Amino acid sequence: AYGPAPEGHAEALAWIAAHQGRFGHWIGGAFTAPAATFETRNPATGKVLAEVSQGSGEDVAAAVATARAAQGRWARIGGAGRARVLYALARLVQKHARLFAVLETMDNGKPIRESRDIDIPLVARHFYYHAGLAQLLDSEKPGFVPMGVCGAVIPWNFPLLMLAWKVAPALAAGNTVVLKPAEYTPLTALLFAEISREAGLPKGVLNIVTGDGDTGAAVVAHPGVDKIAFTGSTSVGRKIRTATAGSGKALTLELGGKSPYIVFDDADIDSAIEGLVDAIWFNGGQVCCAGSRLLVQEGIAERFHAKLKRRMDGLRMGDPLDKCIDVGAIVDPVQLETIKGLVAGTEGEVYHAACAVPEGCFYPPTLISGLHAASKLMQEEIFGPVLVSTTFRTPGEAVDLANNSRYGLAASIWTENVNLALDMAPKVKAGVVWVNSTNLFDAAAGFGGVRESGFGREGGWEGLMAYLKPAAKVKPLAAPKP
Ligand code: TXE
Repeated sequence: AYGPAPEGHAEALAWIAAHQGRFGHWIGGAFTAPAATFETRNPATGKVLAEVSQGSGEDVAAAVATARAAQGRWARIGGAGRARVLYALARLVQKHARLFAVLETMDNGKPIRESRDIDIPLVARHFYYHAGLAQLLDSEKPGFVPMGVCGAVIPWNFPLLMLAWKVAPALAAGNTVVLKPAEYTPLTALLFAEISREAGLPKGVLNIVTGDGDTGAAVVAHPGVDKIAFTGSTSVGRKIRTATAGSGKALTLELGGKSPYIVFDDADIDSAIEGLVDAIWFNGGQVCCAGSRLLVQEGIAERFHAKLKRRMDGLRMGDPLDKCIDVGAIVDPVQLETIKGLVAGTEGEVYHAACAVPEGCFYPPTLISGLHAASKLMQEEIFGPVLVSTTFRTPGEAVDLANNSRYGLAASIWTENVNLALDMAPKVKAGVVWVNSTNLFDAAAGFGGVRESGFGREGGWEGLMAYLKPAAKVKPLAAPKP
């Protein structure tokens, strides 16, 4: 028995119905006629939400041509002019926050509490922040010009937030965009596109082509695209790097992770456990920087695991639209099978939370302990609500274990000893290290990885600079006459 439908639910259904449940691509400020459609489902119910179009090479070419035609004018309106539109986008995301949150939850399966209180507010914050940077751009970075047309390919775990991470800096810098959302979660991007018209975004500045990996590959390969920004799996990241090699296209990659969560014996255990719940069960562990690898100091390991199991048992799983639930659905049955397969093959000790698991695309919070550092599940990204755990004795051993990974996206260190934390932080190979905290994101702080977690930063000036290039320098041949 679930509570009443959340605010925004009727509106989300009405928006889909207003489009007869079928969507084309968003090119040049309008939807194209739906063609070659495929279904997007609500993973919590298995029901079809809508049909979206499978973008072809011609669709991508049309989007790139439109983006190219719109780019010069968008750049020429200047930073302050672009800021006005970005502020309007931020305000409209806030105005329609409930609708966006419900649509995101229905398409992705994440708890409404997360989409409503975390994803959508962060999206608005990202547009506000980049509106501010756009205003400063002409005076702070006079020697830089936009890249041109930017291609963005994004994943399904934070559909609208990943759109914001790509679109806000690209537009602030004066680029135009062709974005390919993930095939499981295309709807909030399409709603955002429609709302961008209300914000006064000129036609052709933002174009959205839906489809699968082939559509993404067509965006990456198109010669009219000047820069590619990708977030997704390391394997696809590798393909994109190969496909763009030698093309002259700029590239940023934000890929997988197996981020260590390191707990020392002097840590505030209750806080560390609450942090861990957030680190690995936020969005059902389908988070690139999830604290998915627990390294706990030997002396407290038993007590820590016992407390953690009790906390896991108290987590509530269920209908993601229910405001009271902590863990929602897995994005798609394919991803669910991947998680099941990985856990079934482990030699570790598996503990599933005692909470009731609904029928369908759900997987319980899980802890796997007693694993060797080199074992498959200690090394491979599971991308589900599964935490793996091992112990260490000394800080040096903790660093070695933390760095025993091909990834390097994030790390979290828990200790009451500030000197120990400050000593550890730079030794851990990760793009971001949190101390006595986790999953802190801010539009002003560059986020990104090292090693096979990718390269480039998103957020802050650093992220914005990835959407600019040095302007051609024009030197007068002779000194001007007085
Ligand atoms: O990701 P993909 P998938 C990891 C996670 C997960 C696994 C598979 O481990 O289990 O990836 O998820 C598009 N050229 N992460 O298959 O395939 C695709 O259509 C261009 C980690 O969903 O990487 C989608 O829009 N584009 C991650 C996007 O790439 C291509 C988030 C991501 O899909 C393409 C998601 C190609 N050849 C998954 N093939 C994170 N680190 O945040 C696919 N795409």
